Order: sequence, then structure tokens, then C-alpha cells
Amino acid sequence: MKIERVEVREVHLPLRHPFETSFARTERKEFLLVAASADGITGYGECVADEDPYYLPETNGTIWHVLERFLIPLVLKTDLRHPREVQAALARVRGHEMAKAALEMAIWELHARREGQPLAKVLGGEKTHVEAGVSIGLQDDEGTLLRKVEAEIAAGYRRIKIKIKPGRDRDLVRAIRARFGAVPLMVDANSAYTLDDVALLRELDAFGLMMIEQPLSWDDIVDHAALQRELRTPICLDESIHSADDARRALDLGACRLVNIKAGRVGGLLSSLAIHDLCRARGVPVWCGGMLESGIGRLANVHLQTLPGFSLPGDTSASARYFEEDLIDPPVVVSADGRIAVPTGPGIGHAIVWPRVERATVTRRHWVA
Ligand code: OSB
Ligand code: MG
Repeated sequence: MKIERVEVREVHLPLRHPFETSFARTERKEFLLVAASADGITGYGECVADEDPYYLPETNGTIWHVLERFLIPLVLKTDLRHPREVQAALARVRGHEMAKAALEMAIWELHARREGQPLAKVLGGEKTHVEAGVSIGLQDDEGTLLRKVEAEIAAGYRRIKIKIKPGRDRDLVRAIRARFGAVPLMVDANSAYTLDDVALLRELDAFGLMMIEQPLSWDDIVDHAALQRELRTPICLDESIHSADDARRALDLGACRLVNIKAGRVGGLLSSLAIHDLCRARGVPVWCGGMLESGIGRLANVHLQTLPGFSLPGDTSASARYFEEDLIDPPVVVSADGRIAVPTGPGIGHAIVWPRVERATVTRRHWVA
């Protein structure tokens, strides 16, 4: 397969509600969409970066630069037999996992369309449905949070995740447990704590959480290993894992007992498969994270989590929680019993609604071989 053309566009999509974490409040999804074409067929990859380097260091600006100067020229001059070869073709460029992933995922999606197969199938996934969990951002007050949790349980979600930060943690968890009993519950701190907070984090042990996601620094595994020794609750790493080697080192050190896989954060789908396989071989559950993706990236997440090691509900929830109008038709929907049907059409499997994409596009540029 010779990639003949790559297009990058910046897309702005309003969010129905602001999404607040310990690091930022996001009102609008601003992302890059990569299109890769060969033999008249085009595949799409949604980049998970934001405008700001507040989750991880990459931004839409750094992605655009690295794609244009380094990654796109590399793929345009490489003859690829399979999308599994993209990671090696880009390996000379260090880091920049989100930029690499957006391009690699577009090429996987192109490959799936050429084969006439759903992305899940070419990745080796077999599930026909995946289990949906939900991520609830920081809310203005406890009452608002409790109402959101109630609505998401009623909507069928199989696991509730809430964002926490210092001062907005233990009491919120206690209130949810008091009101909703043993609902499957976890928290995500997005690196808001340090080892000085070990006493508070140990208090969370009393609430039977499924896991605490990324309590400590975004680039740490050593302190997480020390913290995990102090906690009964499993730690799940998100920000700290950028590759299968990172995952192996984290597991060897005992820094976590679960891994959140986001293809965009780990350099793409091949790297996601490698982390999945490693964790499965070691009996470590994985689940698929989310980055408030539009339907294009959201569906890629649905396909990825059809692999057998994704044994816990992910952060893939319904399009309608985020967008008035998603970029795909039909949108991602969640059944009353908390499941998402895996699309059976080629590639991501749902149609991209081009007039909506055009309206949401603020810049675009393309390169040819
Ligand atoms: O840490 O998982 C995270 C959103 C933006 C940045 C980081 C994270 C998140 C989420 C939302 O938790 C998951 C989603 O609904 O897409
Ligand atoms: Mg997270």
C-alpha cells in the first residue's frame, strides 16, 4: 500500500456541557483530523491532543508541526504492506505519540476499508458489543454531582468514574456510596496528588473503589509503585504510559494493577495491541480510555475494545453526552443495559457526515507523494 495523499484539518466542535478535570475546563473540542488515501480510498484518524499542554505535553500546534515536517514525509515515501509497519516507519521520531497515533490510526482505518472489514476485525477483536462506562467531570457542587451520577446509572452505564482533585475527593465518594450503594465506582485524579497525600488516598480505601486512576505525576511510575504498596485499592495508570515498554516497566515495578489504554496516548493501535497482549499475559485487566472524541475517534475506541483483554467497561459513552450533532451518522448510542453495538461496516463503520465536518473545519492542508 502506497499512501498517496495525507490531509490534516483542524476541527472545532462545541461541547454540550463544559468538561472539568483537575487540570482544565474544556468548553469546545478542538482537534486535528487526519485523512490518509491510497488507490482512491481514504481512512480517518482523530488526534487526541488539545490546544493546551495540560493533560500531556503535545498540543495541536506541536502535532501539526511534527506531522508536516517529519511524519507525513516519512509515510509518503514508505511502501507499507500493512498498518503494522507504520510504527517502525515513524520510530526515528522520538515521542510525539499523539501525532504518530493520528496518522497510524488513519492508515489502519484505510486498511480496514480496503479489506471491506470493520476496524475491530482487522485488529483481531471478536466482541459484538462492548460495555459502556462514563466519566463525569468535576461539578460545581455535591448535589449536582449526585444528580449526574443518578442520571448515568439510570441511562444504564456499567461503571461510573468521577474526576477528583484535592479538596473535592473523599467527601464526594462518601456521598455517592451513601446514596447509590455498591455501584461500580472509580475516581480519576489526573495527577493532582503527591506522595504527601498518602493519608487522604488511604482513606479512599474504605469505599471499595474499582481503582484510583493516575493519582500522581503525569510522568511518574516510581512514586506510584510506592503508593500502590500503601493502598488496597488498585492504581490504574493513564498519563504515565506511552508505550508497551512503559507498561512493562510499570507492571514490573508494581506501579499499577490496571492499565487505561488510549491509542492516541500510546502512539497508535499497534502499540495498544502490544499493551493489551502484555497485560493479558500477566493477568492485568485493561480498559479503553477516552478523550472527549468526536464520533470518528469514539468509534475507533469501540473497535479497539473488542479485544478480549478489555475486561472492564471503558470511558466510551454516547455521542449525545458531548455533542448536539456528532460528525457521524448514526451517532454512538448506549443501550438501556449499558452496551454499545460494534459497527459491522468497513472501517469505523458509521458514515461521516461531511457537511458537518466542513462546517466545523477551521483550517486544512494536504500533502501528496
Ligand atoms: O483522564 O481519562 C482522562 C478527558 C480528557 C482528558 C483526559 C481524560 C478525560 C476523561 C473523559 O476522563 C473520557 C471521555 O468521556 O472521553
Ligand atoms: Mg484519565
